[in-house]
This record gives sequence, C-alpha cells and structure tokens, in this order.
Amino acid sequence: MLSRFLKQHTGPLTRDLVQEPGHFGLGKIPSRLKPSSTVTSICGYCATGCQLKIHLDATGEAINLSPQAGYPVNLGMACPKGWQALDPLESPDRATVPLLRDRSGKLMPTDWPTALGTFTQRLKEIQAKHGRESVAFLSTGQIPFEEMAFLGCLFKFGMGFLHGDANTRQCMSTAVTAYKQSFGFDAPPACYSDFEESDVIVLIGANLCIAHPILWQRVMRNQRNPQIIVIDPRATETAQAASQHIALKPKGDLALLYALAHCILRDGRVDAASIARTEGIEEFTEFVKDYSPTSVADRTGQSPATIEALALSVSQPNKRVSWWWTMGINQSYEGVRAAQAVINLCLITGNIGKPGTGPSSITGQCNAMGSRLFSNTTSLVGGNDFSDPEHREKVSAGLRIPVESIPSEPSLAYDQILAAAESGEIKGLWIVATNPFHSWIDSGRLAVLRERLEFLVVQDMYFTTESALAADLVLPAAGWGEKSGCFINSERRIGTLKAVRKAPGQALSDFRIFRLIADAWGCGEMFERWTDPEAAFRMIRDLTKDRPCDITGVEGYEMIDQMGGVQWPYPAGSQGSHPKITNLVSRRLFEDGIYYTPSGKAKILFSPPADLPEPPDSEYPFTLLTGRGTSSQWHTQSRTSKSDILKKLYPARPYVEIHPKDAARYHLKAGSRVTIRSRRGQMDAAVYLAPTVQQGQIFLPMHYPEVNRLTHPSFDPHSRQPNYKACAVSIQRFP
Ligand SMILES: Nc1nc2c(c(=O)[nH]1)N[C@H]1C(S)=C(S)[C@@H](COP(=O)(O)OP(=O)(O)OC[C@H]3O[C@@H](n4cnc5c(=O)[nH]c(N)nc54)[C@H](O)[C@@H]3O)O[C@H]1N2
Ligand SMILES: Nc1nc2c(c(=O)[nH]1)N[C@H]1C(S)=C(S)[C@@H](COP(=O)(O)OP(=O)(O)OC[C@H]3O[C@@H](n4cnc5c(=O)[nH]c(N)nc54)[C@H](O)[C@@H]3O)O[C@H]1N2
Ligand code: SF4
Ligand SMILES: [Mo]
Repeated sequence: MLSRFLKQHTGPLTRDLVQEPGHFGLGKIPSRLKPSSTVTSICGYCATGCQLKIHLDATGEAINLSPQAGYPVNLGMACPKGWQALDPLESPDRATVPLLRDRSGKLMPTDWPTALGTFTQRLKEIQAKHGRESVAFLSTGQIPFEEMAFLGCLFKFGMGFLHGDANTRQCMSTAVTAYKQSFGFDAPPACYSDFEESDVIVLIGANLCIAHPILWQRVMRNQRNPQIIVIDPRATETAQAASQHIALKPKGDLALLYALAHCILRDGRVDAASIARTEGIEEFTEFVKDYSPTSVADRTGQSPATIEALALSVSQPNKRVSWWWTMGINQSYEGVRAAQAVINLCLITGNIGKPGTGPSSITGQCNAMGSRLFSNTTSLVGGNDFSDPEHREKVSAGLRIPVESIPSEPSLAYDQILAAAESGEIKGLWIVATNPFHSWIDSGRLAVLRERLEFLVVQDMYFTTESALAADLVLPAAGWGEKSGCFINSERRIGTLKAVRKAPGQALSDFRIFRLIADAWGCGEMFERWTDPEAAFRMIRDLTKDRPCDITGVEGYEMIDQMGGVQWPYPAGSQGSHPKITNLVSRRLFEDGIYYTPSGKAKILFSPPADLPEPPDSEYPFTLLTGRGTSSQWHTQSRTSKSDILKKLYPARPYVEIHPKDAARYHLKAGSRVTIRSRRGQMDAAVYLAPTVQQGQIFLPMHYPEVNRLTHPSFDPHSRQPNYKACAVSIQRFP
C-alpha cells in the first residue's frame, strides 16, 4: 500500500529539484573524480572514521566498496558495518516523498511544495502565538557538519528560534563539559597512534571490540607488549581479550578513581612538572585523603589490594599510560566528575601531551566531533561562544547576518526541551537524523509528549522509524553515500564523504532541504551563499579563526583528501613553519603544557560521589546495564537492519544477558522467555546465560526499541547527559 502511494508523486517543482544536473540528492560529484573508477569516503557509522574506497560504475554510481589501505586511521581495515555500508541505501522503507498526516490521522504522501508550505505555516503560527521559545529542533552527530551548521544557523538566525540540541547529548556531552571545565575548551587531546605507543592502556566504560572494532585493531598493533586494563562491570569481549579486568560495581568509577589518586599522591608517584601546569592540586590532595582503598572497597566491589596494585600500574614513572573512556563513564548521573577524575590522574602522573598517553574520550557517532564544533547548539558555530559579544560579531561578519539575529542565551538541553514539550511550553519539534522515540531514556514518556505537541516534523531516510511513525510531517532525506560533506573523528581528524548514489525518489540531502526551508520561510537571502556543502565549509572554516579548533589552513575538500584527513587545529600557515604543527599525519594536543584556560593551566575538578539514583531493592532487585550488543548492530537499527548480511550476525529478537546462578534461582534456562520490569515499563526478552555479567546485574542491548521503556530518567547535573547505564529492574519467568 505505502510503496504504491510512495511511487505516485512527481510534481514539476520537485522534479526540477531532484534532477538538477550534476547532483545526486544534493552532493555534487566533482567532475575531476568522474573518470576515476573509485572515490574515497569516510564511513557513516562510528567515530573511528575509517576511510572506504568506493568503486563506481561508468555513471558514477557505487557498485561496491573496500577499506582504504593508506588511510592513517583504519590502515586498510573495516568492521562489518563499514563493509556493508551501501546496503541500507536500498530498502523498501526509504522515505521517497514527503508524508503528511491527514485528517483521519494517516500519514499520506504529498509533494515538496505542500510539505514546505505546511512546515512554514504551522511553525510560523506557533511562533506568532507563543514566541521564539515554543519550537525546538533535535538533531544528530551523524550528518556532515556543513549540514549541522546549516540547520543550527537557519533555525536560530534565520527562523528566529532559540532552542536546539542533538543526540550528542545522549552520548558526548559529559566529555564536552569535562574538557571545557578542565582544559578551557572541548579538546580531546590524543591521537590513535597513542594506542600503539602506550605501555599501559586503560579502557574504562569502553567496549572497543564491539563498539570501535578498528580501534581495537590499533591496540593490537602495539609492539610494546602493553598491559591492557578494562574497567567495566561486565567481562566484555574487550575485557576478555585484555590483560586485566576490573569487574567494577556499576557506577563505582568515581570512588575507584579517587582511591587511585589517593594512593598515587600518598606515595608521591607524581610528575611535578605536569602538576605545575595545573590549578587545584592542594585541594585535591586534601580531598582524596578520605578515599583510601579500604574506604571504597564496598562502593567499587574491589579489594584494597587490587586498588593498590592498579594505582601502581597507572603511575609507573617510566611507562606511558593512556586512559580511554566511552559510555560507561559519559552516561552517568556523575559522568562529568568521573571523566575529570580520569583527566586528573593523567595530569598528576604526567600522562598527557606525550606519545602513548592521554585522557581521551572515544566519541560514538561518525560526526559527534563535528557536532561539538559546528552544530550551533551548545556552542556558537565554529567553536565560539553565544555569550561572548566578540564571537557574535565575528560570526555575524563571517556569515553576513545581522548580529541581532544571534542569540546570546544558551539553548535548553535535550531533556529540558522534552520536559518543556511535556508541559506544553514547546509546541513544535523538528527532529533531524535521530530517533528519540526509541533511543531517549524512559522513552514511554515520548508518547505522552507527542499528544501535547501541536506539530512534529521528522526528517529521516526511512518512514518506518519509531519517530517518523509518530510525526505529522515526514521529510524524506538522502543518507550517507548520497551526499557530500565532512565528518570529524575521535582524534579530531576531518575527512570527506562523497555522493556515490542517487537518493531514491524525491529524497533530498539535508543540506538541500534546509535551503528549501530557508526560501519557504522567507529568509533565503540570508543563506544565499550556502550554495553547496563546500561553500558552507569555507564559511564555517573561517569562523574557527583564532579558536583552539582553528582550521583556517584547510583550503577545501581536495586538500583534506590529499592529506589523508586533517586533524584540528590546522591554522593558516600550518604547511610552512607554524610553531604548533610539527607532524602533519598524527598530532596530539598539549605537548607544550599550555591549556586553553585563561591562566593556561588545567583545572583539577572534583566532588564527592553521589548515590545511585535508583538502586536495586527487594521489589526491583537487579541492576540493568544497557549498551551495544554486537558490532553489526547500530543504535535503533534503522540502517543496520536493512542489510541481509548484517542481519545474520545478531539475534533478531531482544535477549537479556543474565548470570547462570541468577538464572538458576529463577528456574531459567538458555532461551527461556522473561518479562523485565522497571518502575516505568516492561518488556519481554529471551534469556542468554552469561557468566560475563555479575550476579544481581543484567544487560540489555540498546538496539531493541523496548529497552528504553525501562531506563531511569536521571541526568548529570553539569552535562545533562542521561544516565542510561544503571537502573533497578525485576525479572519474571514467562508463564
Ligand atoms: N556496533 C556498534 N558500534 C557502535 C555503536 C553502535 O550502536 N553499534 N554506537 C556508537 C556510539 S554512538 C557510541 S556512543 C559508542 C559507545 O561505545 P561504548 O561506550 O564502548 O559502548 P556501550 O556498550 O554503550 O558501553 C560501554 C560499556 O560500559 C559498560 N558500563 C556500564 N555501566 C558502567 C559503569 O558504571 N562503569 C563502567 N566503567 N562501565 C560501565 C557497559 O557494560 C559496556 O560494556 O559506540 C559507537 N559504536
Ligand atoms: N538504553 C540506552 N539507550 C541509548 C544508549 C545506550 O547506551 N543505552 N546510547 C545513546 C547514544 S550514545 C546514542 S548516540 C543514541 C543514538 O540514538 P539515535 O540517534 O536515535 O539512533 P540512530 O538509530 O542512529 O538514529 C539516527 C536516525 O537518523 C536517520 N539517518 C541516518 N542518516 C541520515 C541522514 O543523512 N539524514 C537524515 N535526515 N536522517 C538520517 C536514521 O535512519 C535514524 O532513524 O542512543 C542513545 N540511547
Ligand atoms: S569501525 Fe566504525 S568507522 Fe570503521 S568501518 Fe566500522 S563502523 Fe565504520
Ligand atoms: Mo553515542
């Protein structure tokens, strides 16, 4: 039925737009690439940022791909998702025309002019009645940053609204806040070669083998016989391959990290020169006196002897120690302080700014790092500050827009936007390239909130996502492979992606959609110069001038490709004799010990650990952990579930990992069906007997939509990142 009506529409305006010469979706295939039979493109899934070589037919359409051998990130490797990256483009549920909910409540196909007209009319009505705080956008870390910047600038400067946030809040905001507070800028210092140059690699709350398989390959290339320590409540695939696994109690991180600092400072195993580059060491030394290994044994589940030994491992004077964290740290009600506790350990032991060291957050989505600099959500586009009048002037001049259009106030954070929608203050929501009806914490509340929203727009590749199905208007978007632009990976490396397929039907690149909306809204003139992604790149590049992320030395896409990606910073003059640029291939920050704070010193920040927001009790006796299940599943599965090959590599239906002894207590066998309940919702799953989880804990992969009906809506107070990884649940055998 849907496929029939999706085929119907071919309005004249739309045909013009879609078939504009030289464009696939919107991304232009540069003519210089046409004679060649391959182009390179950065993978559109995780933030490792592998480069893929895409093989094209004579018409410039992708027929196949392989990992790129010479690229300094993946060195010829790719994980299953990368190898199958073209599969999700061909799927019967691709959104190929706009869909509009009709009076009977059904989503029906429409044409672009009607879709754009409705979008403009409805949101303008809300704005006129309820003001600039009554509509918000929720976007993503998975589209090129040229598109993120366009959305952020269009919505705030052109359309005149204030609030917008992205799914990077679910993911990276803890790391962002921690770095900003500690270093004065959101600056992950390390590069991937540090995996190969460390003597001790500590992975805390990071499951590389599943979530960043190619980074694990980089660890495996280390020739220094490193000690690999994994700190995770579960004996993950990564923990099993490591030299040591610390099976931490959930959210015991902060107490453990303070106890390590206690031992290191007590024994004087510190780097005085590095400490001289910090502020707050006296207070911190006093503070950690209370965190002896004995005092935190209960909280962490670790014996004092284990903690003392770990402290020795991470503070060996002649060894390079690198710390890497991901969601086990970020997704916590006290994630910022936990991330800073890692940073503090590196600062006091001198493990920063040198080969094989560093406190590094590994990012999640392909362009989470691009979102951090350019999305115009938490910081002003280009790594600037909304609150700084000089920055507003700079952006105003660079984009040639009136300075009065640039708000000086911050946006509400994701959870605050949804709370405002729940209470009726936000009445319109525009969701771009994210699927919160599946991925947001305590997702059952989204249904309630949907009822209160007057207008919900979802812009996605597929019309079948949980969020698209709830929308009033669905805008059909081109996906990775159908457009061009840039991503930034976890080591701050900018890489390009290319259009290698035509977007299906009337789907358009997000960039193109934003241009059409600008015109329809009546602010098209403001965005006249945003003609194509590379033109946008040049404008927003110039806004980074004199910021820590200065990339004014990057001429354009061709240069990025020729250099094998470019890490920020890369200020003008970098090719020649720039004092900070000594290695063009792989660079780390803070080699000179100068941080981005006003004093140039790093701040040592800390506060006491707090109790779990929802500890297990007699009614809900298990702690629920959630996270990535397999290397072949991506988030809400809108893309990976479209690949026949990937689908063979993971269970189709939800499963729960439970310790065999707990299973025995509940008379459960492998494959038994159970109902899992929390105070917020319930779901069914098949039992997977896993001695890798601790007794009293269960693990659910986040890829099944039911999982977030259970999770507990608690947030880090500094970063507002959701605490996805620990709440209380019960299990019951299926009758
Ligand atoms: N295959 C695949 N790869 C992905 C993704 C995907 O969906 N699929 N998503 C990408 C994205 S966006 C992200 S953000 C990354 C996430 O990458 P990771 O953070 O590595 O993945 P997770 O499984 O979410 O969480 C990591 C680990 O944290 C542990 N953990 C839970 N609670 C705690 C705790 O209190 N303390 C500690 N120390 N650990 C804890 C979990 O047991 C889990 O093993 O993966 C990226 N890569
Ligand atoms: N319980 C639990 N929940 C979690 C987590 C967890 O560990 N546990 N992890 C959290 C984390 S770290 C993250 S990052 C989030 C991810 O959560 P989401 O962002 O909601 O998940 P995705 O499935 O990646 O959604 C991306 C959407 O964008 C669409 N899309 C892809 N490419 C394009 C494009 O180019 N244009 C447009 N317009 N659309 C596109 C896809 O079809 C898909 O619907 O989930 C969070 N939720
Ligand atoms: S590791 Fe990440 S970037 Fe590399 S191929 Fe796999 S999903 Fe793509
Ligand atoms: Mo993420």
